[in-house]
Amino acid sequence: MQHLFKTIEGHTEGMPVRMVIAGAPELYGKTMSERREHFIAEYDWIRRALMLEPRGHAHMSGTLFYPPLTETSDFALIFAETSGCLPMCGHATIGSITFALEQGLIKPKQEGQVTVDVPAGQVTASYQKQGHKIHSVRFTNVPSFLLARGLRMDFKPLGELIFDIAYGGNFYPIIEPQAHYPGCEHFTPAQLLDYGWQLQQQVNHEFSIVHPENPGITGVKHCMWAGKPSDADGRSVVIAGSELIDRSPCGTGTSARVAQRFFKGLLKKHEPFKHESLIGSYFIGRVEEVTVLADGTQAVLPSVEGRAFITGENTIWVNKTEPYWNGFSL
Ligand code: PYC
Repeated sequence: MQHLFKTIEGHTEGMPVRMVIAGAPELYGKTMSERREHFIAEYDWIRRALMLEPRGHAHMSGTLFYPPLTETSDFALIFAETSGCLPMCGHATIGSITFALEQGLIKPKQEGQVTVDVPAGQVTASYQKQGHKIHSVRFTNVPSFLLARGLRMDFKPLGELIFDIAYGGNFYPIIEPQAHYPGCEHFTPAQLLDYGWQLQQQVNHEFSIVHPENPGITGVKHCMWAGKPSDADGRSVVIAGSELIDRSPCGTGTSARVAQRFFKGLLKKHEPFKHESLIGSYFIGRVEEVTVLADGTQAVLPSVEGRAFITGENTIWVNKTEPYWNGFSL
């Protein structure tokens, strides 16, 4: 049987976003978190087929567009990455809001404001228009915090590393320039990917990482290699899983970095943090509010602003009788 998916294709600051607007399966659950569990249990083949080769590629990233789940939201999203289904993805949120507005898929309840149900919670965003084009989107993320600071690990490829772990919708070990690591600009993307995957595995082996409010969110599935910016306040390259190098500065990664810097006294409330990516594109991060989690963990509500662009539309067929229908990666 042939399955057909219609997508809007584009990118957020250079990072692909493939948004499925037809062909997404019906999902059950009271929250997007429960619906994500349903998607993972029964429909992970859709993520694999649309994100991995031969229909996607190692750095593909996307969303499935759904009607809103809560009365106050404009639409809902499931995130589909090559590394799995994330609870939250910042660049894909900016891209999906831009695409939905420009293609007339949503009519925001309030002009200039959009609210989206995502597995990590409810995300609100504001947008700036330039004619018919959405110039930029700024979303306010879920509570973000510094989980651990000054962790030490003997990392075979480089030597002893000292790093922090921060949460911005996903957990990020943040490695800043230090004795055994001169900064991301001194490595090739392939080295950062290889070391990044090894580092994620070692961190998960040596440290127990659990979200203080949501025991379902555990471990690191990303890592952030920081370095010297060209014309910004910070630069980093985010690696997701074993395959993906983020071309954008990474929305959840920028949120984690903003939280890390705030709690280390390096960033003030409302102060912009211009965060540069591997390819020189930017997100602007900011602490909007300071908050506290139910268990007493100090957190911030960060916002992240960036631009997204539609590059086309696609109709994708998946026929389960054909070779590689389920995707592959090298
Ligand atoms: O923008 O949050 C993000 C993201 C996560 C993985 C790739 N991009």
